[in-house]
This record gives sequence, C-alpha cells and structure tokens, in this order.
Amino acid sequence: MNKVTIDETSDSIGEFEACKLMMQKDFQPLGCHECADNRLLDFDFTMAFQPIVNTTSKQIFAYEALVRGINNEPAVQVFEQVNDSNRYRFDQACRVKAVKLASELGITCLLSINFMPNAVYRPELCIRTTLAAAEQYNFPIERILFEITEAEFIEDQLHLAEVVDYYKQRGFLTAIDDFGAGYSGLNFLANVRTDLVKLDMALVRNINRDKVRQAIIKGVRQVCEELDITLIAEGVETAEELRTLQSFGIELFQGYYFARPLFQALPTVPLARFL
Ligand SMILES: [Ca+2]
Repeated sequence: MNKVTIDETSDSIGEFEACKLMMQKDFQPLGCHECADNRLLDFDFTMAFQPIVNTTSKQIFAYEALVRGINNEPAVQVFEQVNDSNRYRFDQACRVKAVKLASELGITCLLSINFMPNAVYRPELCIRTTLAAAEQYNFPIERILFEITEAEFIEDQLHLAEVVDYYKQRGFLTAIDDFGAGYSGLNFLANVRTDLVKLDMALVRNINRDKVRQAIIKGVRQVCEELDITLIAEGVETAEELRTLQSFGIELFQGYYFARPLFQALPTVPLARFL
C-alpha cells in the first residue's frame, strides 16, 4: 500500500484531490471495530428500516437501511455533521451499523445500504470493512445490496463503473438510486451498469394521472429489460400509483403505501397491500 503524504504548505492542490488523498490516508488505520464503535467519528447515529416489496411473490424483497439520529432525528440532522474529512469514515460506519442491526433484527431478505460514491476511492479497501462486518455479524454478503445515491455530483463515472463491477464480482448486488432525479439519469446508467435501478419518487408521484411520466417509465422499463436490470419504483403512496406501475410490468415497490421507515426495527406490510 502506498503511503500518502500531503504537503500542508502547498496551495496548488485542488479541494477534490486533497479530499481523495485524505481518504487514501484514512484507509490505512481503519478496521471494522473502529467503525463499529465510532471511535473515529465525533457523532453517533443509527438506522431505520423501510421494506421494498415484491407484489408478485407477495414477499419483502429487501429492507433499506436509512440513517437516523440516535433519538430518531431525521437523516438530514446527521448528514449536517458529515464533511469532506469524515465522509469516508461515516460511509464505512453506515455499512457496519446497517449490517450489525440487520443481523440483530434477523433480516432474512436483502439488506439495502446507501452508498456514497465520493467516499469510494479504492474499492478493495473500502469493501474490506463491509466484508469484515458481514463476517463478524454473520450476515451473508450475497444478501447485501448497495444503492448508489446521487446526492452529490460524481466526478468520475468511469471510475465508479469499475467500483460497481468490483462490488458485483465480490458477490454484492448494486442499484442506481433515485433514477431520473439530479445527476442520476440515462447517462449514468450508460456508464454504471448495476443489477437494479430505483425509479425516483418524483417520476412515480401521480403516475396514474400523468401520461408524460407514464411514457417515460415505460421507456425506462424497456431499456432495463433489454439490459437485464430489475426496476424498483420508490415513493409509492397510493393504490392507483401501484396499479399503474404494475400494469407496466414492475414488480418491486417501496413507499408509504406499504410501510414507513421504522426506527431500529423492521416494519411489516399489511397483507391487504399485496392484494
Ligand atoms: Ca436509497
């Protein structure tokens, strides 16, 4: 492993390069235990879980782990404490927390973990923490799904494509999150080939009454089918939205219609929601 040193006096280094170098430094001392007990983070957090359901098999397909404060504060209050110098440690700590809680809660379906792309510089090192957590908490890695969030611009999509390929090779599943919103669009899909794509809720909202969005989602559905990518519709809130999406051949859904996130627990889905 190359040692990295940063010349503190140099102002010629760009912020992004400095961040990458900082991350690379951070990789060296980090182990699973350090993430698990948050010694390297100056704040604590936990997770809520929300199901992704398969309405065809009438089963829960996955639980997505969502960041919360330790007193169930919303994710945004936790993210306010994340900055360039602790982003990598936070990302790693998120993975460990999610796997630990999933194991404790007895999740038997997939566990979906949000992935912060800019936190991944060297995938083989980044993944080590997740592998160690999976082993420590006895959670099979083939049941871990990484959702690539688009909360920030991803500077290097081709590098990210390599990271995604590496994760897939190691047996993890991958998904593009919030597809159709922000920076997560067709160009992203062309570069970063994941196992699944999650349709953004803005495309799903009132889909039953919106011919334009219907045409877009039908098109995306066809693209995904040709590429052998499974589509998930997120943010489903009504039976009418669900019926419309089902008529396009979509089988996987997430949203308040099925269940809201539950703090450090697994929500159940009322049987009537599957009918
Ligand atoms: Ca997500």
